[in-house]
Amino acid sequence: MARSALLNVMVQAAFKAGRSLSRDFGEVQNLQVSLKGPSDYVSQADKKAEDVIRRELLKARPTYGFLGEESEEEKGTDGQHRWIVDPLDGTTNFLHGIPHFAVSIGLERQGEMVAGVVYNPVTDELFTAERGGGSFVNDRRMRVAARKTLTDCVIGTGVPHLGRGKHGQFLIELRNVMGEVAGIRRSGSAALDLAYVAAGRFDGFWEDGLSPWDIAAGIILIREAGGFISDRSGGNRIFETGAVVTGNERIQRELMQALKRPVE
Ligand code: 2AM
Ligand code: CA
Ligand code: CA
Ligand code: CA
Repeated sequence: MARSALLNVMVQAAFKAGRSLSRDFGEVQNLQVSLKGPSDYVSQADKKAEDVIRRELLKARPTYGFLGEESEEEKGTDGQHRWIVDPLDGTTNFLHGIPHFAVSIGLERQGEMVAGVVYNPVTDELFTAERGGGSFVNDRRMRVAARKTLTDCVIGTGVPHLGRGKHGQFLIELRNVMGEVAGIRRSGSAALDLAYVAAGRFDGFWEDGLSPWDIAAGIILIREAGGFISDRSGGNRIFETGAVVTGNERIQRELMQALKRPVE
């Protein structure tokens, strides 16, 4: 597996942020935590990790734009390229001592995702992809799962957060999907959920109310692993709508249909 110089920069930034997160995870009870909104926590760990990543990425490519969850967007002078970064995806898990969280770094060129890295510092699993080069977990090539029918599938999702999203609508969708699949999982890290779809661990995934930094890296991981990822209606307006549905070609289509089914 040959990584481009740019993907290497992203990987090194993710490792460095991962080390910072691991240190803070070991002393999570001492971290300063504040609320951005209802159920929307942010800690020093999130901010420190984002600073590390921004510094590393902009050192390598000073003209690129930078969109990170914890800071004001920097437009950059380049106009074509933008880093899209979630320094800690799964903050709620992190703050509760649950070892399931990740760093997510995506690179967009002219509105298209061209490279992505998702790194879980606890398991030391590194998910990487770049356009045309395939998707990898550590050094192993990833492919989405090949299951052909929803009945055999394990599907991930995210539950709308307090004060956000339509909880009633979600319950209807959950009931629809529950009736058609082998199992449902809810992990608390959308970035890892998408990496798991790319790795063929989850057969599919859907969630609403997401932000570009939750999904940017995951989009390219899934596409390079042969998967399909779209907005609710099968289109490409993922960042605009904050909604994703994904799986292999067939499962993604079946999942979209199941989500739309009216309740009897
Ligand atoms: P975060 O941990 O980076 O905030 C889990 O379903 C996803 O929702 C994660 O990507 C998580 O990202 C995000 N999330 C957690 N709390 C949220 C909130 N209050 N509002 C919006 N998104 C949230
Ligand atoms: Ca957050
Ligand atoms: Ca996130
Ligand atoms: Ca985050």
